[in-house]
Amino acid sequence: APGYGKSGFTTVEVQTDKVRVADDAIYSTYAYENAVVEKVDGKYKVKPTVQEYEFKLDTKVPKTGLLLVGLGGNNGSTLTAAVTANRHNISFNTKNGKIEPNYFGSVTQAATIKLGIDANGKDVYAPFNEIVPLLHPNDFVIGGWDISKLNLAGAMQRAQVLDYDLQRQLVKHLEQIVPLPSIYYPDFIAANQSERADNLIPGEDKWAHVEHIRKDIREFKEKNDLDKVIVLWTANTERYADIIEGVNDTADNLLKAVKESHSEVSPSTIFAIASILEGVPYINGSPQNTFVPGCIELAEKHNAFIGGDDFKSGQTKLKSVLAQYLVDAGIRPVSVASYNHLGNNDGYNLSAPKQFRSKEISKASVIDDMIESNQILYNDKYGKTVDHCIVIKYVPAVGDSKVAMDEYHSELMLGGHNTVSIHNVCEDSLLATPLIIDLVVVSEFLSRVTYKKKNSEEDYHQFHSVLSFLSYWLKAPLTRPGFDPVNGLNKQRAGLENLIRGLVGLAPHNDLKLEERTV
Ligand code: NAI
Ligand code: DG6
Repeated sequence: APGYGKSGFTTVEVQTDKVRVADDAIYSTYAYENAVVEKVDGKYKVKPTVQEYEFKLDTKVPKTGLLLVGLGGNNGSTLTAAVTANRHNISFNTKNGKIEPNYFGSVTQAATIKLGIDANGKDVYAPFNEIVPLLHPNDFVIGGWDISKLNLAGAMQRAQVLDYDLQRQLVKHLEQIVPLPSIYYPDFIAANQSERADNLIPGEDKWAHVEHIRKDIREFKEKNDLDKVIVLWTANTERYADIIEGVNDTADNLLKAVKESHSEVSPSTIFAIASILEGVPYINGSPQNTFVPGCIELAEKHNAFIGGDDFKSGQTKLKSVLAQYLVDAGIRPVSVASYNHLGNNDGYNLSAPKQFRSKEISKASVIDDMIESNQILYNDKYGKTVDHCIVIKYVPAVGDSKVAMDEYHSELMLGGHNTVSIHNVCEDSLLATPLIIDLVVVSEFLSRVTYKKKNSEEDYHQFHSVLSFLSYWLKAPLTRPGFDPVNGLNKQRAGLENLIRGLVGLAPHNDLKLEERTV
């Protein structure tokens, strides 16, 4: 179809009086139904609630630039290569035959959403990216920073992710792309990374670093004539920053700490601050606590969007389905032992204890909401925890093909046990790169949605700064302060799909199938 594979291409038209389509926006009304629950004397008092909203989705998809921190890494180079291969329709030969470029593994580019049923009651699905106008990855304008100055052709070769015949054809497209110099505070990433740190912004003045990054963002925007820019961290995992009163606990203290070049301000927080001050969404694909309390407050003050933490790509994504299945089936997981080994530069960096600890925290948090959801299985009598053990080992020989082995040991009826063992080879960067695409496409989309309560005189508001709608792609979803994260993959997906459905006038998903079940 004309426009297929381009930003803004849609094929779905919903015939409803809940929606008004104008030249530049779709206006919809949406009844948000929920229930307020109080537990009194062991009984649940439940009050159904309805709040009507008016949504506005700007339908003009802006020309958008993506600035990656860690552009020359495995994910950064694979993302740039994938977009280039798709944009130029570069197919390549492998021992299994010819491969056409595609975006498999990306929800927005390769998954569907159920719209409804046909005349015979059969489900009908539309491509995820054809319901509301979305940015297409072929239109991404990509740039970014890296502490290594290797150009993107060299970075792709160093990563050893793509087949040779594809690499060979991409070299001429990628060799002109050279990462911008970046910020390097050696204490935050593993000492073994110093070997590649040859592309650095000079000096130790952290406020000057904020200003330097802000200038880079502005220049990239101007040079490429962009309407919008999104910054995403896919650089090495940093150690956690200590949370210190007076340093990073409030927005003002954090800015003061940067101006004093305080040692606990990490490079990733500098990038986040610069993005927030430029009003540019900032997404954290790694596990470290970039978003210290002061940084979240700063984003709120500036109405800037932030999202994180840590791409949920292979082992943890499976965990967020499997643990949910067990608990929802009334089976009681008592231990989850998760082991993996990998041989890429990420694994090398994670072989240092402090960086491993950041990853351990994000990998371990993923079953918290499932345990919390079932007080029959997890309570004072049986215990409220699962023995959750995380091991990561660096084995250079396996390169980017990370091996993950998991054992889920659970209690069944009457003292029985159920043990599920999984062996999973996650081609790390080929799993993670489509997540970057989705995080960018969905962040850009969310930044075009505004809402107000029905019939209110107020202007439309944008969503809260913390984009927890992105949780599906993230191991340890950042949430608005005071709210708990949703980790279960299906719940995360349902929230986003229902938003998209609501914006075009469709009710939330409904699996009642009464056409079949009533007579
Ligand atoms: P990588 O090690 O290949 O790439 C990281 C890049 O960041 C390197 O090129 C390095 O030179 C650069 N870098 C380090 N500090 C920097 C700084 N301050 N500024 C700019 N560049 C800097 O790692 P990979 O595999 O691309 O992963 C990137 C991040 O994504 C890691 O933190 C990893 O833990 C995280 N991640 C990766 C997943 C995957 O499946 N590949 C999944 C989940 C998270
Ligand atoms: C070792 O676990 C390396 C990590 O960076 C992972 O590759 C990455 O966090 C993906 O993790 P997962 O658990 O989603 O496969």
